[in-house]
Amino acid sequence: MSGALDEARASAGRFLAGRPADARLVVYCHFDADGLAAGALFGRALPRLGFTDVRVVPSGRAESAFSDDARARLRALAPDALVVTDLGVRADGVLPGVPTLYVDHHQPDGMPADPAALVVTGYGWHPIPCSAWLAYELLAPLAEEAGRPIDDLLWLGAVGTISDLGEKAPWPRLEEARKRWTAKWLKEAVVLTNAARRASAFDVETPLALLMTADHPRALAEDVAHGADRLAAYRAEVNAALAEARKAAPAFAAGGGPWALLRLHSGCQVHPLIAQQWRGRLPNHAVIAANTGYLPDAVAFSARTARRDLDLPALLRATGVGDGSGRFGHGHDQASGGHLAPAAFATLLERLGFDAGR
Ligand SMILES: [Mn+2]
Repeated sequence: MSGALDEARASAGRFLAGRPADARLVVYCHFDADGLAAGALFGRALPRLGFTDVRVVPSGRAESAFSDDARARLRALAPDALVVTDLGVRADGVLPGVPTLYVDHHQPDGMPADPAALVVTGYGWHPIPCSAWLAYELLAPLAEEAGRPIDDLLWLGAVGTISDLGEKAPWPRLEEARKRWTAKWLKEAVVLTNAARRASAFDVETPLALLMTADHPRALAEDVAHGADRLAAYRAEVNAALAEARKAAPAFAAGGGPWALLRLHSGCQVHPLIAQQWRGRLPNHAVIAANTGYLPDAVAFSARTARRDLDLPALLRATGVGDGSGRFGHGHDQASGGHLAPAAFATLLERLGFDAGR
């Protein structure tokens, strides 16, 4: 990985060096703990590199970075440049013409031809890093060079990495982070950050504010002035929703297909967790957890598999369902999902081999 990383560092360095210090830099990040941690790393490190107008904007509930809504929201901020992290990469780009640095690790849906775009993706590296890990590795040498190192922010990289890749993630710096901030508080920060977007309130501003200000991961549990008490309430709500969702039993596709289906109805974003849990119990299957209670007019679903021979985005898109608006069938080889109108989701299930009406 180090050759690719060195190259990525050099090009990211050139991208940032090409921006004036007072350029408005908008950091647009995914709402999960990896995305928010990557966003907070850019939000806190870019000012140390001398930039004076930096803001961090998380993605909305079920929002694609390449949707009209997202583009309008970002355009209104009048960015001189964008950093887009943990939200995928697509040929048409987020704001074509606006210089954009993508920092990502998902399976790219094409590469922007826009000469103003720079893509740093860990997809295809060995091991594949996550976004916060990548953000830290890109920013640390630049900050060092600028005389304002970011070692004190390493815990943000660890929070994102543990969230996406687990405690055993192969990031060499994880050990140092655990020594300094302890496994307990890093894990606690991961759980509380993710609880906020999984809760029915979908409050991503509270964890972001804490990640942007805290000097220790324990602040997410203890800094009540910045909303830590709200995070505790979100965790309780999500745990209750999860206990309910665990009662669902799987249905299996006919005809020897790999698919298993869990049907859920919850206001909380528990479907990724349920899919992940059943992935472990059904290692020879591809599990779909479908939630009819999360979005008003759509079925939100997560697909997970332990099988290395399956490419879930490709299999889902091969059904030919959907309008191509980028609302499902992205992500990683073994983790995908999205949301579809109920009728389209029913068609998807049929094409995957489930009996109609089940
Ligand atoms: Mn990620």
